[in-house]
Amino acid sequence: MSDSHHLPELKDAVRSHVRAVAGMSPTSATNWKFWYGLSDAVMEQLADKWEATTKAYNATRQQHYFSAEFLMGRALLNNLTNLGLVEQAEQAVRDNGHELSDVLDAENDAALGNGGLGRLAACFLDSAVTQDYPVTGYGILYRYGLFKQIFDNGFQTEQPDAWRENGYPFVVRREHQQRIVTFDDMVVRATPYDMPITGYGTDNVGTLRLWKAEPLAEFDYDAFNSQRFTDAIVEREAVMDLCRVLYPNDTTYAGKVLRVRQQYFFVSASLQAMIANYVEQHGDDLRDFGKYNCIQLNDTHPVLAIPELMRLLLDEHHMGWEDAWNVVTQTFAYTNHTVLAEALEQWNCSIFQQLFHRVYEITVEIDRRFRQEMWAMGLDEAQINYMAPISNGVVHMAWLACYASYSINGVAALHTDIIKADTLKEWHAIWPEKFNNKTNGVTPRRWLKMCNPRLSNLLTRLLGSDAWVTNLDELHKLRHYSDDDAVMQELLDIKDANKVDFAAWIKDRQGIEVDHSSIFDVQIKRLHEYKRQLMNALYVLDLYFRIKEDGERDVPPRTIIFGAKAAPGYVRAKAIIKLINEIANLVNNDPDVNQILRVVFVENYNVSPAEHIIPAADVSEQISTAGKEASGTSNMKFMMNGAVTLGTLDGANVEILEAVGDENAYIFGAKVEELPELRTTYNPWDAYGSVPGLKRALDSLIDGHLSDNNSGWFHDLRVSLLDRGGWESPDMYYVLGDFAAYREARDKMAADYYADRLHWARMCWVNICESGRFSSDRTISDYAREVWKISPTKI
Ligand code: 26W
Repeated sequence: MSDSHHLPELKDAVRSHVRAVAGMSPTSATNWKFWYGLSDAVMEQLADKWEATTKAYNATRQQHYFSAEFLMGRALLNNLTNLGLVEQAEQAVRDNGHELSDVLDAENDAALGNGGLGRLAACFLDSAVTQDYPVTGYGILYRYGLFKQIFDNGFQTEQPDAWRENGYPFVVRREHQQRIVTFDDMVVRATPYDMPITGYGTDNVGTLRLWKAEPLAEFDYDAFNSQRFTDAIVEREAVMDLCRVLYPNDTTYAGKVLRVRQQYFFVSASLQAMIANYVEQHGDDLRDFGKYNCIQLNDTHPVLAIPELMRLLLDEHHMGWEDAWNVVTQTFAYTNHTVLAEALEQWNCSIFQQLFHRVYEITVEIDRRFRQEMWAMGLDEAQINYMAPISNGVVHMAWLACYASYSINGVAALHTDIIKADTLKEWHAIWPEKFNNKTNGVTPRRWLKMCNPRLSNLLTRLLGSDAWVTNLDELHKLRHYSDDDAVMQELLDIKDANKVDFAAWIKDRQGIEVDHSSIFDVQIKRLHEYKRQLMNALYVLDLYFRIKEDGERDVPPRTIIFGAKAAPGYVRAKAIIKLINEIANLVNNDPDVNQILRVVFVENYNVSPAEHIIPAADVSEQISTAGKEASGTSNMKFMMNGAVTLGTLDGANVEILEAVGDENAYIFGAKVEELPELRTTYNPWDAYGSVPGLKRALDSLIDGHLSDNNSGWFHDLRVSLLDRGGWESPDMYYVLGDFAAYREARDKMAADYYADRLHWARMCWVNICESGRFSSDRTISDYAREVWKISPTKI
């Protein structure tokens, strides 16, 4: 298919590309320049396949994944792996006096996402192309990705992440495919920057299209000539502001005008591009648009695409309302990613009126027709008012999505049950057939093959092939090796080697020493009260006092590892970060304790650090309050890498437990259905008074053991658990309620770890072998078959 035989050998290409970007010999070039040149050489290798794939996808029914976030991480090793070029690259780099690992390390993460939702989008693109599905991603080329986290005296501070300021070879500017996006107060040029998405074992190369906002005219010469030079600059900058920064709020809606501008900007440009392609392929009668295109809305962030597609069809393509609405309702599918009320996007009507009055007019008409339709169905007025796209002066993005979409899905079985029964129950009552579950997944390429080569080699050797890389269910066939002590010992050795690597990595990165023979117990995810990092921290404090004051001596040695960013405005989350850092200070510097217990807070947690942490983990902390974590995806990554889950019955943990059986996981805590009943009688002071050790741990927040540098933050944390004032009830997330059960499960887990190493290995092994259903390949093929109705399209 491709002309790859005309391409120069990678080693020659690398040399030319590095010379060109470095302006010096490859041997003298810095690692970063070498990374750049090698990446350019990779782009050269895939260019023709990419063009062919785009052509093939454009001619068939395609799926378009609209997402405000894509948390891609690093690209070079992923592309080398997919193209089968890792060994060649290693050789080429070494021949020129460099080491591949150093060169790879020079790459910045593309952190164009906050957490789970953005990383899921990235895994989905990988799985779509690997299975040859015609899927394209659309988002925003943020100039600054998620902030860099730096600890200053234990406090989180934020620094800008200018990830492509010095150039980034994995996006190509397509200036000939620009679109104009019109706001009532500004006109913007949208320029697509396309990122190639390579797949494993396929020549197909998919696309992530990231839009950049640019001034319409490169410069306003009139303003310049009339002495309004600064005005011209200011206007130009206002346009550039549009995609300057990714909003760092994960699960808290903030109502910022600039954010709704971003949302409209990228969905309008994407829809225009889709329509242009449709017209080119099928002519200008757009009534069949939905036969060739479907759009997945990744949460409510891109929901403006619904009224915007109406506008484009009505105003620019002169369709009637009925026909246009027909197209819209055939095209959109909506995924919900959270049940937290504070995350539901609702925009004041005034913002719509001010930014895009025509889109607002259309939304009003959608609302009018919705009310009419519901009235005819016999709903009462209160119910209609509640569900209407517009009510009380706000536009409810989730309601708009539910009304217009032909499919509504949750991201794990339990989560889908909850949205049906609770979050979206009114919609489920009317249109049960729209609802479906699509349990999340993660790509086994990045999250097993790439990040854990030792384990990957073992799996390939035992299976006799690397078929598991594209069909993770194959691992099921290896389950019987759990009876093979030699293989189990090998598994333990692999884990140990990965832990040694982690120890070297964290020593180099943060100067912390850890003992690789201790249990690596890990919680890495965004910092949020519902995820209960605070419960984990309280356990560590309690354990500290058990060793220090109670003289417990048979405590299994442990390294507790955290990684988490807090939204910059989320003070209580930041207080938890400070607390964990102070606990680390206390524990790690106390010679009575630090041989048994260590605490590591990995600074600036991101995709690349996760690739170092997960393969080295023994225990996966998944301890959210039941019902709050929609799915979780790190739970799946840990499982695949042979860590055992310590978790609540929440999100996808439920399905992990189902897959491995309760003898291979540690499950504790209140269940979703128990919580409402427990809530009515729950008094955190009872736990404080009656659970041994809890009082001591909680009081240490304010009695001088730990310093919050007079911020008052630790006092607030303690109050939030015991008597959070005003309208809020104390301990909203049941931290103290679940504490005793958590401690019991965690103690048991730690004892088991040392009691019988081979038995522990068997638990890990079952987790690995049963992780097949959590491959995003499975998730994507389910979406493709049941929602998108697309077929593999190979070039
Ligand atoms: C408007 C502010 C805002 C920002 C981000 C609201 C909501 C979000 C996301 C929906 C938050 C998110 O990332 N949710 C996570 O999605 C993952 C992928 O489905 C799930 O695995 C996580 O459980 C869920 O928290």
